[in-house]
Amino acid sequence: MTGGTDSDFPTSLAEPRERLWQALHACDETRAVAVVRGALGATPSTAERTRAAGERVLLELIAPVQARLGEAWAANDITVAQEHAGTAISERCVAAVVDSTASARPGTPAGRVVVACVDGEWHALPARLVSEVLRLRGWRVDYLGAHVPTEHLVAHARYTRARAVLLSSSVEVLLPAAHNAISSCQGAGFPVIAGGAAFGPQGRYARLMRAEWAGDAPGAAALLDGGPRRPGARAVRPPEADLPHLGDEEYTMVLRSKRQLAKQALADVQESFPETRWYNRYQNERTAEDIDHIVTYLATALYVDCPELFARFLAWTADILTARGVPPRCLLAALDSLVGQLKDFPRVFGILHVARGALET
Ligand code: B12
Repeated sequence: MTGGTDSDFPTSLAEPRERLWQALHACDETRAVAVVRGALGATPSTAERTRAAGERVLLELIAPVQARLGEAWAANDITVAQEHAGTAISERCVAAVVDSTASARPGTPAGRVVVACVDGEWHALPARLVSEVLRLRGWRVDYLGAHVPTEHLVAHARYTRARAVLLSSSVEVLLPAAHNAISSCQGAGFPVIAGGAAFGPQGRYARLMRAEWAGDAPGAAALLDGGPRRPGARAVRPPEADLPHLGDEEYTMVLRSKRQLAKQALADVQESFPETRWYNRYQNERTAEDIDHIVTYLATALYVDCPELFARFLAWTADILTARGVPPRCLLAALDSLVGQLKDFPRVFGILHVARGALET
């Protein structure tokens, strides 16, 4: 397998990164592809150098610019439409790298693997980047894209006799679905390597779910090269086998009463903030959506028993609201409502308490 750096390739991609960002910002696909092709270098090179250049352009040029797109959206500097256009251009840039490096790919594949997004996950570009790096490193990759139903994922892994299944997820609310995919794939005998922001700092949630974890595509390649861990005999298992705290049923209770919890929290927020009476339909819908997300993240924090997950989400939501001129103190009213509604449940109460403290500081 190949990888590593190339002495002919620029040591810093800072300048092309800025130019790619400007092209994405201007929704200019032609300019973006030209930047990518320029960074790949026009001079003929060895296959190994071409592969190394391709990998760096994918991971050090396209990926960080795409992440910057998310930061700009969060800061309310670009619209949702610009973010969508930018993502479509990034996909086109990945395709340009694939075209330019196709002839340099290693001939005989090292093995066949499946790369897929968890059921419900629409962030496909991270999985695509991982797939293309693995291809450049000699793996045959079946890239299944976004939102792959677990039963179809397992069936495809079986059909292709995959060496491993690589699962990508970006949003934490999908952790229960990710857990189901992990245990289903392992139950069918496939090693699983998980990755993406949803799996938490240093992949802590992947490890809770007994999957291997890699922070990036080269990390996944290293695990594959070393022979990924085969699932043990007790691979088919209910969620509480990995997460014994689920035995207290608090997760199930919050999930089942989600609609009622959110409805009451919305009513309490509206009572605490009389100005919400003058909200238009769009603003009312966004407020209801935000509260719905809060309850869903609360349930997810219960699932993995991690108060920090909920606190992180609230800090993120506070930043999003502040950037849009909405006072984040309305989050405290929503939390107080949930504390009142859930005070008899010790674990959920603890999570709300930690988050409230973090939000007040
Ligand atoms: C583009 C985008 C979208 C697009 C995705 C389209 C597509 N084709 O991918 C759309 C519009 C669908 C979308 C929807 C949503 N999004 Co969005 N999105 C983004 C954005 C801007 C870029 C995602 C991306 O491509 N990142 C670039 C890649 C390179 O970064 P990466 O994820 O770190 O991936 C690397 C590593 O993590 C690793 N890796 C990833 N997967 C794997 C797998 C394996 C096996 C391995 C080894 C490694 C690995 O390797 C990758 C390459 O280096 C991010 C911002 C961001 N910072 O990422 C937000 C972001 C992820 N989205 C966010 C949100 C909130 C949402 C929505 C909930 C919005 C909404 N209200 O509807 C929905 C959720 C939809 C869903 N259920 O999936 C938030 C998540 C915040 C949070 N706390 O969870 C982010 C962070 C935006 C932000 N700044 O706040 N989004």
